[in-house]
Amino acid sequence: MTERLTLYYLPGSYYSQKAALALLEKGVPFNQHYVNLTKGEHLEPWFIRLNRNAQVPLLKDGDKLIPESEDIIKYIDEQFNGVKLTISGNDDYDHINTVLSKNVPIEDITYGTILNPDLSATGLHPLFAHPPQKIKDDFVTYQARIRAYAEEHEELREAYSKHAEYLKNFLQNAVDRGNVEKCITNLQIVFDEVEKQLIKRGSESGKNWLIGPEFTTVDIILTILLNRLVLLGQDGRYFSNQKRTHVHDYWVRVQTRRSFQDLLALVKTYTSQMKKD
Ligand SMILES: N[C@@H](CCC(=O)N[C@@H](CS)C(=O)NCC(=O)O)C(=O)O
Repeated sequence: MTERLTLYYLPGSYYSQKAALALLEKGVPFNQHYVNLTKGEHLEPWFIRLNRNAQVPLLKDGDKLIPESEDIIKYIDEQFNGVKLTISGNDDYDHINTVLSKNVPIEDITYGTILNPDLSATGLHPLFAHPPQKIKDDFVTYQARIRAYAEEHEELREAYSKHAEYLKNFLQNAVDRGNVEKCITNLQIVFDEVEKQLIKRGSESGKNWLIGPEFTTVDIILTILLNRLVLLGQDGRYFSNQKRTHVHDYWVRVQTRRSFQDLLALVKTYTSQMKKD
């Protein structure tokens, strides 16, 4: 633990990746503290004491604890010099930020595809191809653990009860095939907006990202989203070399970006470490 910042996270998780990619873009070094969600480490009392929401990512800077990926990005942008990730007073940025942050039900799309694997257009990547029953069993285990921890730690009972309710709804939404199909369909509208924005900005010149030459927070979110859709085997529904070609070109280009490659390396290190355990 040598760096000023510690990121509590799971390298493969969507919101964790937003925070990690922002740190990599800024070039701010950080200690990594893995929180293995599959093993339910985020439900353990030590973690709930740090983040009452029982979720990753969580950033620690000295005595300061910052939950929520968006707040983490804003925080590091304010605290550290270097490229600016967040732009103010730009309507295109505000619009696309809202579209990507508020109109993408990534939980329903991710778990909905895992639990209804036939909804994947081309098949799930091995990292995401878990037997649906195993996922459902995991949720039963989480609920049992939450009950046991809540029994033991009176001061954390309210946080546990809130999280139990959150997980119940989370699973219900992901199991509900109709809801998942609707989310998958609605995502087309998001990609219409992204394609429109890329055309407007002239991304085909190979110089611009979503808003202009700088790679900003909205690019971080889009990159993580594109990567997730590829892992779910859903990318072809939204972009290809025949369909929304600006998004497709963006994806081809962003895969060569240093920060993204570094992020994939973090995921790989974690995955191979987990295989050994
Ligand atoms: N709004 C939060 C969402 C964080 C979130 O949903 N994290 C997921 C992993 S991607 C998590 O920790 N899930 C475990 C749980 O909710 O039990 C953020 O932007 O950071």
